[in-house]
Amino acid sequence: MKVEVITLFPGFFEGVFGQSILRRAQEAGALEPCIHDLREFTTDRHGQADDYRYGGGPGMLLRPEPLFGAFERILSKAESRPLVIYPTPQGEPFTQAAADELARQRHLVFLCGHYKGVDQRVVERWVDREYSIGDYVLTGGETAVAVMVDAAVRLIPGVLGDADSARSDSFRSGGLDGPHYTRPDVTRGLRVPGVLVSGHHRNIERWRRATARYLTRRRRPDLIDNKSG
Ligand code: 6GU
Repeated sequence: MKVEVITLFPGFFEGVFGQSILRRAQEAGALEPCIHDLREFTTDRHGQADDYRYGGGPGMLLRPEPLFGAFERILSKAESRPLVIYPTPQGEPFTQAAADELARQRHLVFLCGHYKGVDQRVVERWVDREYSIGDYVLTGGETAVAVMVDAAVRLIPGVLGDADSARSDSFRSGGLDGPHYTRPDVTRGLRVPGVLVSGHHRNIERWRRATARYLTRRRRPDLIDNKSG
């Protein structure tokens, strides 16, 4: 999957793509990131990427011309139309189903807004999906892009090994995942629940389902309410 990002802060993505599973995905040929520095597409002498809003008020907007320039460059090199995503607190909620859709694409382009966002004409001309990652305000789209790319790339077949398989995720099953334990069976006087070391696989399954359902009911009843629960 080719993942292009248009941003004023290209350095942010060095860490994001340089570690762990996103790095392994590149080594495996499953992910090809390309970060575009919006500053390089500015057209005025001062390299100004943002400006005041028409109508007044505090907060700056990303100007349309550098963004149009970046999209035109990206599209001129693309074999087919990529899916263009704009992270914004005004977007639809980004969910596991949305991550599934992104994971099926060959080519994604993310547009990182800053300050008050971007000129609406750019959204209307280029953007296919607007997503929010939660009900809080971030300073820019970069952290949200890191979240969305992580959620999508781990679903590409072959990216995760069996040890961190996506099949048993929280949300795949419609609810939260329960607690897990590893060795040793006692530490600082704290014991692993007896059923897990009993070797009784039906009881272990039953305990895992019960603890997961209990946690979901307590913390995320919204995930159960419409189902038989
Ligand atoms: Cl996608 N962007 C920004 N700037 N803030 C957010 C967000 C996105 N999702 C929640 N808050």
